[in-house]
Amino acid sequence: MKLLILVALFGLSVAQHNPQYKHGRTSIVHLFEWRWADIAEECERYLAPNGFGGIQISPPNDHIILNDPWRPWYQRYQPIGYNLCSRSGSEAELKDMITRCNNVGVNIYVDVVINHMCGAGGGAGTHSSCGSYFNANNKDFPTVPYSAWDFNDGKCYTGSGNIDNYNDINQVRNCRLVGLLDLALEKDYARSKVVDFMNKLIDLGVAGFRVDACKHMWPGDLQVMYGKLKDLNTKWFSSGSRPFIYQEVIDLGGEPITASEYTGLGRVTEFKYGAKLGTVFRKWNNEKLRYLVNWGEGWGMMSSGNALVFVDNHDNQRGHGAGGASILTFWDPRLYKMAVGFMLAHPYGVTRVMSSFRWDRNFVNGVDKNDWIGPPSYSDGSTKPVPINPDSTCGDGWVCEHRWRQIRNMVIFRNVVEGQQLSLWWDNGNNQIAFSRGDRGFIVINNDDWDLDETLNTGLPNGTYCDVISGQKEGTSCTGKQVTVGGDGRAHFKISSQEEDPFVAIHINTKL
Ligand code: ZXY
Ligand code: CA
Repeated sequence: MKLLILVALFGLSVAQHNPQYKHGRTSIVHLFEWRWADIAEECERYLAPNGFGGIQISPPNDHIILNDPWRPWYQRYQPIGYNLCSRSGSEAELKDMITRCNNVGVNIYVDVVINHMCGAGGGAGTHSSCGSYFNANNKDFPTVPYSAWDFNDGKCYTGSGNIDNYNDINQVRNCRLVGLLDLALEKDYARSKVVDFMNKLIDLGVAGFRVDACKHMWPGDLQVMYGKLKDLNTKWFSSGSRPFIYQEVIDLGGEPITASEYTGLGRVTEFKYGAKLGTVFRKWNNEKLRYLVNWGEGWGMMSSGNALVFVDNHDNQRGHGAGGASILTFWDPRLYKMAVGFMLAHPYGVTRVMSSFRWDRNFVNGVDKNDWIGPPSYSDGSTKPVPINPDSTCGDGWVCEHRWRQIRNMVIFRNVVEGQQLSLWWDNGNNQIAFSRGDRGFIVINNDDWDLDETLNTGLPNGTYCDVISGQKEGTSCTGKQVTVGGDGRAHFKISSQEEDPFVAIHINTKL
């Protein structure tokens, strides 16, 4: 009997680690602050044709509208209620987007903010994205409804009511995160409101959730709520499919709360991944690419089956937050493309690609004073659409890293090599590395200040292959470099350290 219960629990939790991808797809793209109408178009015209598995969308529910600073990106992390109108659009637009993305096999994962509501200083009135009345001063959120009963203040013993000391786990979970009203998730009532909100999204067809600020919630409370989630909508998912859950826990070591407290419940964001990868590609502390030979668990990260990995996220791409200055972003495009290329070639974890908007940076003493700036918007504060240029890049301040040829083609590479072992590792003892994924794909990276000129065993069948970094296979021709693999699997690679993209990747579907 005990064994049966254990098997049942294990089965459930492992199910929640599964992204429920369609058609052998393997990556998530975070379309940060995109409007639902633009996401629906992007699913049909770009993401499905290029093999993206799913999208992380910004929080879809009612959120505060802030004037000072003006409409910052983080206002969406201050909920007012669970009605589905946000800066990205209405409930009807959300529903249309989920349907259209599902119809082309692209999953939707919703960023859910359930630890807190808006700041205690959020005032009273109707300045919310749904235009609904709330009063943060007396903890009144009538559309849920939540009242003072539903918040944690009685269990927080700091003088300020805020988290003052991250070494005290009771403070971290029962006090206010930077003044945000902290929900009492040990109570059935608050739990039921959160579960109803998430189940409504499941009914609409979403495939799972990115759960915000999990460090600040008790794992036992999360376990109960996750257990009450419905199976996925059988219009698009096979019956009995569990929602995919990945939990944001910022654990770089040094705090009493660790990611491992949450890995039994779902996947967890592995923040060490981007922080350490940035250090290696930047060659800080004399780090070298060759050290990546045991990348993953060998570097003190959680097990691959528990990890959600990324080079940068919406928070740490802003220069502070987890990982600090080592984090690579679109602002360092040359190293960024290499690091994202390495991530997508390497078998560790479920991979997430960032898709950002640009903002005017303003560094004062090394700190960006404009790190709060929200998405490209009109003077009335509404978010601008994402225009697509004739060359397939995005305009109006939308960066669209996921459309960069090198990144998009490596998303496809990962699909092609899925399930294949990392093998045939080669390095020059320094910053030149190469490895294969079984007999289906091969990548070579030169991050040294001198040229790479080597004949390497690729593990691929003989033939001529088209490099997907400098170009790609189009019909029967190749717009990039060509690589000739002999009958012994060996091929010659020459990568100048001066190249804009000093790496090469080939896979069996690029054989000419
Ligand atoms: N904000 C600015 C001003 C207000 C928002 C700031 O200086 N915040 C203090 C340092 C960052 O702390 C926050 C963390 O998580 C959040 C925060 C937040 C989650 C939210 C909403 C928030 O402020 O406002 O839903 C946080 C939590 C940790 C940790 C580090 C940081 O180890 O456990 C920000 C906003 C950051 O910088 C933010 C917002 C949403 C996120 C996130 C960070 O999902 O990861
Ligand atoms: Ca809390």
